[in-house]
Amino acid sequence: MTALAAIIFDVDGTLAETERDGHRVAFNRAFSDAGLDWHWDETEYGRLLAVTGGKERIAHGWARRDPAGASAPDAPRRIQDLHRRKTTLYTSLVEAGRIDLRPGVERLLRDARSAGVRLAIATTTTPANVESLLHHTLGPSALSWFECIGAGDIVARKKPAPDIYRHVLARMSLAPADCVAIEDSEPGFAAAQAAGIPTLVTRGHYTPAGGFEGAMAVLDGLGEGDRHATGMALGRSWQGNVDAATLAAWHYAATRSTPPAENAVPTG
Ligand code: XBP
Ligand code: MG
Repeated sequence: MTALAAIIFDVDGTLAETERDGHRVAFNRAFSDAGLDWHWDETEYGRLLAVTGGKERIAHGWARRDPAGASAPDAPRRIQDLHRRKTTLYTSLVEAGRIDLRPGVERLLRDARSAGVRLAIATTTTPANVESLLHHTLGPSALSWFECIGAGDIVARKKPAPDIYRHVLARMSLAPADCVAIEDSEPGFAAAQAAGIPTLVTRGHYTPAGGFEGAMAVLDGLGEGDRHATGMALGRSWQGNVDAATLAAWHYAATRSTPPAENAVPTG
């Protein structure tokens, strides 16, 4: 049992609903700019989200349409080019104000800062996308609110592997049980769980209906004003607005009931 030291936020789907009207639109424009007739509609894109990482998603979509082309020698370079263009298009959408933070995100970030809870990010997306989102939704100083921004290709294996969470924990010299992760997807939840971090799932547009066994809480958002979040926390129905004190109380209960790790060395 430890006090809550840090909150580690996922980005896409958690800080903001970026996928359907942000990343998906940017992928489709990049395809069209390259003269490709590929188009990912909302439903197909939802299925493709099982493949984390934009370059990996392009490679997967291409292999399904055109296995020979996708395995040609120049395919990796073409994927890099498409993805570079997609990142430019995505950050332009963010700069144009097309993506807002989800309700309650700014409130929770500010509250956590006031409460002395450290902040970090663990995401699969490209670092430039995170920087653009924080800058254009919270202002230029917001990047400095996060002690560590773990993003994109900095780790070899993307979510659902725990690597990005482990990277952030190592950079901040924290143990998994010192933290809470906030996620919106199955791969993201699996990554946080595999890293051993108590996790709040805030369901979003592409979050599947079931799953998330073992989550500390599963809600429909963080809640804001009189639009309270609803769902389950610590196995019970819960309704309200999630703030730093809420997370600290859930974290206390969740870590108190967590059995010691198998390789833990008893003290005293
Ligand atoms: C979501 C992802 C990302 C984005 C696209 O990341 O899987 O790949 O869909 O971004 P998370 P890139 O939920 O972990 O924030 O094209 O830059 O990969
Ligand atoms: Mg996500």
